[in-house]
Amino acid sequence: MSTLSTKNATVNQWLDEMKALVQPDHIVWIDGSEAQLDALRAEAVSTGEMTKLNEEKLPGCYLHRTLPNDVARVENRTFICSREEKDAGPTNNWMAPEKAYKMLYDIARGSYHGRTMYIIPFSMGPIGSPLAKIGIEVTDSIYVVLNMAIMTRVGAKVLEALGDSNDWVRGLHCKVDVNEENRYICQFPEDNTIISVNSAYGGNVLLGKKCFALRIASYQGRNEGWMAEHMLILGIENPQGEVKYIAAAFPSACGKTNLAMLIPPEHFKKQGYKVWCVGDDIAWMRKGPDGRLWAINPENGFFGVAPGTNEKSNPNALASTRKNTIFTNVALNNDDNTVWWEGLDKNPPENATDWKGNPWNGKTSDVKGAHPNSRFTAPAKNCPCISPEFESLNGVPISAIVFGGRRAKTAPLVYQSKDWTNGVFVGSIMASETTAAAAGAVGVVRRDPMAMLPFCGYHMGDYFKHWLDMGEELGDKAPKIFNVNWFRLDEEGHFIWPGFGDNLRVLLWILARCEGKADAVETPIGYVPHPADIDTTGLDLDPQVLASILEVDPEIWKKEADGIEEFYAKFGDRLPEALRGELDKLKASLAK
Ligand code: GTP
Ligand code: SPV
Ligand code: MN
Repeated sequence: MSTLSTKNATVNQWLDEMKALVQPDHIVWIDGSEAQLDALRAEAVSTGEMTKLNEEKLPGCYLHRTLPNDVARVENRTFICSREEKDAGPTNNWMAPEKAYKMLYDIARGSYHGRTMYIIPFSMGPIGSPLAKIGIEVTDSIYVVLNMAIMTRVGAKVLEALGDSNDWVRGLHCKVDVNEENRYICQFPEDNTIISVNSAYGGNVLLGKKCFALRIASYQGRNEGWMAEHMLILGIENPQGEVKYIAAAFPSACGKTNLAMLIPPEHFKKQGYKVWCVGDDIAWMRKGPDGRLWAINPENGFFGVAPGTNEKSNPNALASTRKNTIFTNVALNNDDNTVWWEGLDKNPPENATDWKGNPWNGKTSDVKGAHPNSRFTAPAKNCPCISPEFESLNGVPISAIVFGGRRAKTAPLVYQSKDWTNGVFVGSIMASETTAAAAGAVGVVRRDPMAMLPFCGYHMGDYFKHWLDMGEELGDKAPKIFNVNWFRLDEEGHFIWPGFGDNLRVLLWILARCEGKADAVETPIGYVPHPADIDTTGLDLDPQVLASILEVDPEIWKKEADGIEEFYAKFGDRLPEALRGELDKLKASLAK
């Protein structure tokens, strides 16, 4: 099927070990060719692993269902296996490497009997970019191969770029029998190694994504002086044709994909504003030769949340999914062999199959057709607003960093930190209501620093320190840091801010602040816009209501400060002094 091979001794040695361990019947190198991928698609259809969708309406698209016990990341079964427990820190699960290897090898041993080992050489980032990194994932799942072929750059060119280097990440995935009792997602940052067993769901098994591009890469970035973040990257082009870039970190299922592809409201479109998507989930950022912070999107596709995606909320995401896309855990419309999910339109199919594979009538059923964390895997190049800089080897220069979460109260629509150190504080105290992206309770407020709680590959206190160090290195060229909250609720539990495309109104204030062109009001937590400085033309929003979501309530924030104190206590002496200082300043300012 493929004649790929490599002379890289470190690769061949590891592959020999993996073959001896998992004992596959067949071995297939993924060369990235359409012919090979097509053959794999046909095979997956023949075994029922995937369903081919309507070729006219959704050309090249497939549906896949995972087991109902395997529909999201599993944070309680995710481990950082650093040699020293203290290096994983208080926010990660830790297991000693020897113990973890033994346990995982026992699970993996012989698990490819009767199966094929697919070897996927992949690049995170455009091949040849100074910011890119290479990995090799071994898997026994065609679904994983086909997703990796969309989400990363795979194949022969990757091996060429690697040459005989030992700087690559080892990823072993064994589906085994998808038993949740034996499911483990383990990162060994000191060994550049990932082992994932007993899952077949996205974030647990597409090892280039959260395991490598965030957990392992955040550790590498700390050691090598760069940053791996759970951030979208977008460019805003003004009517003069100048493009400024923003990177934004929101927790899982809190709006990164939506913001990254937003369509400007009519009033701005007419003036000539455009938004360009560079990335929707992960940013790798490094100081460039000009002293500014430059970012690439290490991914090559979108693994986006399906529910809620529609022609109005995110037409660019929807358009991205109209060809060559894999849908996971959505509903199947049996009349025309297309897909449906909650929030796609107001016309659910009557003759359908739900995400569990049961017959489903969308008009009468009281269960959901699609799982709340159902996803589409779509090639980035399908996106109508994909940035012309998407393949740029040097990435794009970042003007502003934005943090944000889901908070019914507390956080205002937007505020600017006072300086970089205060901005790191703002990121470190982020809190958000949990979502269906991870197994467990939904809607519970938890601290999620920089949206990295499930993804930081080392001690979170050291991670904060790394952020502070990066600020020192960037000096006055450092991006300005902001916080946003699209999710304030009114008394009846409705979102007050319209969100989606209208978020551009907030981003424009952010960019104006970066250029020193907008005024602000100083509050104890930072700078908040005057309501009049948010352009609401064409928006039916009472100025009083806008003012209400820009308010900072000192009483609520005093309680918040107590929560932060408690959270910070976890980090002991690995909490940087400067952040403790910021908390003290906040408290003093609230007490005035
Ligand atoms: P991951 O892929 O899990 O990292 O998530 P993400 O941050 O990319 O989240 P995504 O953009 O897919 O948004 C998830 C959910 O948030 C969807 O249900 C959206 O409809 C909702 N959402 C996104 N933006 C907004 C907004 O501006 N306002 C409101 N109210 N909801 C939003
Ligand atoms: C997230 O949960 O933040 C995702 C989806 O982007 S997953 O790849 O499953 O992590
Ligand atoms: Mn994510």
